[in-house]
Parts: sequence; structure tokens; C-alpha cells
Amino acid sequence: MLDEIGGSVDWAGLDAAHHLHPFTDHKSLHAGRVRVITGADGVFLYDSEGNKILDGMAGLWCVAAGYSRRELVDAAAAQMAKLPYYNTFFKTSNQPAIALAQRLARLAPENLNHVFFACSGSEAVDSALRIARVFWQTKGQPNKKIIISREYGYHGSTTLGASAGGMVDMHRQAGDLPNFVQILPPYWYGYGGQMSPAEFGLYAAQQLEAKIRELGPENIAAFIGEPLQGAGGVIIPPETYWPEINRICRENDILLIADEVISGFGRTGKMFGSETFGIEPDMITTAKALTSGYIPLSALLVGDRVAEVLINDAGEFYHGFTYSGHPVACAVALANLDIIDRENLVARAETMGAILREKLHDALDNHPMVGEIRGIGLIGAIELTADKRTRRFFEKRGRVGAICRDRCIENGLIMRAVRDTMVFSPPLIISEPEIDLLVERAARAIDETYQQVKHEVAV
Ligand code: PXG
Repeated sequence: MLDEIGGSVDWAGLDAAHHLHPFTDHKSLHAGRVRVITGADGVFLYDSEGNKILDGMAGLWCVAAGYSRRELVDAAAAQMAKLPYYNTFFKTSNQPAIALAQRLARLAPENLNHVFFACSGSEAVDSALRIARVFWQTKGQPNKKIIISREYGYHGSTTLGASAGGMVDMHRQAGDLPNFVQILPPYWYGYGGQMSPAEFGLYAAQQLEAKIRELGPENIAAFIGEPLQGAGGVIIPPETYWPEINRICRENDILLIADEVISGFGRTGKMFGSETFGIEPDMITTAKALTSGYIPLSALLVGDRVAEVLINDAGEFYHGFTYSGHPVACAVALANLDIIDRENLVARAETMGAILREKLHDALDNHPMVGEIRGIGLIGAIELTADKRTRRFFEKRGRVGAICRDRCIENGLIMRAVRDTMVFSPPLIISEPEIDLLVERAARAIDETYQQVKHEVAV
């Protein structure tokens, strides 16, 4: 159909005329031209202007297995031919959903043995928060409703997810739901001051204890946090942080939800970020790399103490989606997990991530505008700074990051800017020559940015 329309169509013009985009200032979008992506292969994207771009973000942190994986296409086609859809309501199920639930229970930390399916990370988060509240209602503690999270946390864009997240602009538009509060994120580079990272990790975790004391543990349902905060700027907590959070949640009888929508399925060099950081969660939300983004699917992994109450005591759980346990999406996820397993992508994230960081350090450590290079597995960030000695931010945050993001694209690389922090999360299949290309293009883009804003940088 698309091919039949031919090459003369003004796709960008039609997009501006009819297409509303997520997280977009449409006026500024229409002032320029939208980039139309037409194809992809491995770690590269192709656009309608004939550019070939290295995708340093794996789509939106999701295309773990890389583009153009024939097996995923075949898995979808075979399942579509056999059973394209049926629901999992009303005492029915399907084989791909059952097989995937079993497989996820095996992969998850040992106390998480049940799975609830949805279509997006937001819906998985929504489901987790709903289950947390039902859990306490069922246990006769209906006042335990408050959800604590962190500033710069991102938990999706449903109204519950936006309220749980720590993005102030989203709160303003999505409405401020009651019973959500945020605490300081474990962002040492930004907030650590003179403390060592280890000291600051404890300090940031203890903000949770202080908030619990202020609000009363009898009013708090759960703490939700990403093992590392992706959309907030790849904020990687010091090692001291999560063990302290585990202790505080346990001692105050508060559920701990690890939002692994980005960190799940190998990104941090272990199957789950919970393993990497030593988190002991009651629930884990996953999405994105579960299908490498080829088809929408999310899975909420539910721990035994919560599942037992939900199954045995809660009665009907009034929640679910038309596409919960979609057979085609689950079949694609199974084929994708086969690739991750067979190609050792989890271990590969750790080794290739170390190589990528080493090369970034070699290329950029001495750059006057680079304040920090951090990462774990194949996810990381480069802090652009106005003064690398004091870690001072630029005036009007986000401006220099936006310049750098545009310079990256001009140089054939997709990297995201979060404020003035450049973030990357390439497909886990990235090779060493492709890492060289990523580093070379990133370094060039950062240097071109520096040439523009040099007068603002202390030397
Ligand atoms: N939790 C986390 C930790 C996420 O990163 C969601 C939940 C929501 O997932 P869905 O599938 O509903 O989008 C996410 C999604 C960005 C960006 O610009 C990040 C996400 C989504 C869109 C943009 O970094 N993360």
C-alpha cells in the first residue's frame, strides 16, 4: 500500500497536517520538518532523505536485539496465522501467554513467580500501583495508599504513571492526583555537593525514611523507583543506595516496586537491574526490550507475598486490558528472549558497555565541557558542564543539550539530551567497529557544540 503511493508524496507535510505527536511542541515541530524514518537494519536507521543514522538510543531504549531480525517477523506471522487474537478474560488463556509467563517467572528473581500482561510500560506501572493498593485493602489496611517516588523519575504517561513520576511539567498538565509524593533522586553529579558518592547514596536513601516518618508508614502503600533513572538523565545510584532502600521498605512494611521498563532484559549487564543493584522488589515492571520494541507488550512480575493475597483473598481484581496476554505479542517476546539467550546479549551488554566507556573516556575525559562520563552495561550518560571543576550547570538548562543533540543527528548519530546530559543506550548487538563510530560521532558533535558555546565554559 505505502509503496504503491510512490515517491512523490510529501510525507512531512501530511504529518504536519494530521499527526499529533507524543511529548512534542507542535508549533516548533511544524516550523522545521519532521524526520521520516523509512527503514532500519542492525543498529542503523534510514530516513526518507537518504540518511543512514547510527541509533545510539535503540529506538526509545527498547530495540535490544537490533533492527531487521527476521525471526521476530516470522514468530509474529506464524502466530497471526494460527491465532491472531483472543482475550485472557472469562476463564480463557492462550499458549504464548502461558509459555511467556512461565519463562518470565524463571528469569525473574526467585520470589517473583506470577505475571500480569499489558501493552505498555505505563500500563504495567498502573497495574502495579493498583495491585499495591488492593494488597493493603485486602489486608485490612485501606489507609496505606500513598506512593513515594523520586524527582526526575519516569513511570509513564497514564494519569497514575504521570503522578508517580517526578517530572514537574507532567504534573502540571496531567493533574495532581492525591497520595503521590516525591523525594530526592540519588543524583550524585547534580546534588552530591562535597559528599562522596557513597555518603550521598545513603543520604538520598534516608530521604525515604524521613518522608515515611513525616507521613506515617500506616499511610504508605509503596515506594516505586527505576533501578537507574533513564528518562531523568541516566542517573545511576551509588552502590550504597539500594541496600538502604531495601532496609527502609522492609522495616516500615512498604512494598518496593522496581520499574525495570528500561533496565529489564540485559540493559545493565544482568537480566534485571534489580540483580545489578541488589534490589529486593515485591513487583517488577517490564516492557520495551521484552519484545525489542517490535510489538507493544509489557509484563508486571508479581512477588509471592503480593500474589498470594491477590489470588487467595482479594476476590475479583477489577482491572485488565483487551490486549492483556496478546498471543502475537507474547510469541514475539518468546522469540526475542531466544535471541537474547542464544546471542548472550546480557553478558555482551556488560563487556561491550565497558569497551564503550573506555573509548568515551579516552576521547572525552580532557574535554573542557565534559563533566562526567558514567554508565553501567550498555546505558550511560555524558554530562555537559559549564565548569568541570565545580560541576556547574549551564544557565537555562537544556539549551546546550539541544544544540548537541542536533549536532549528533547532523553527524549521523542519535543520542538524546536530557537537560544538558547526553544519554545513550544502543542496541545490545552493537559491535566494536560500531562503537568506534558512535564514539567518533559523539566526540565530534560535542566539540562542534563547544565551538558554539565556548564563551560560557570555564577553562
Ligand atoms: N517506566 C519507565 C522506567 C520508562 O522508562 C515507562 C515506564 C512508560 O512506558 P510506555 O511504554 O508507556 O511509554 C517508561 C517509558 C524518553 C522516554 O524520552 C522514555 C520513555 C518513554 C518515552 C520517552 O526518555 N520511557
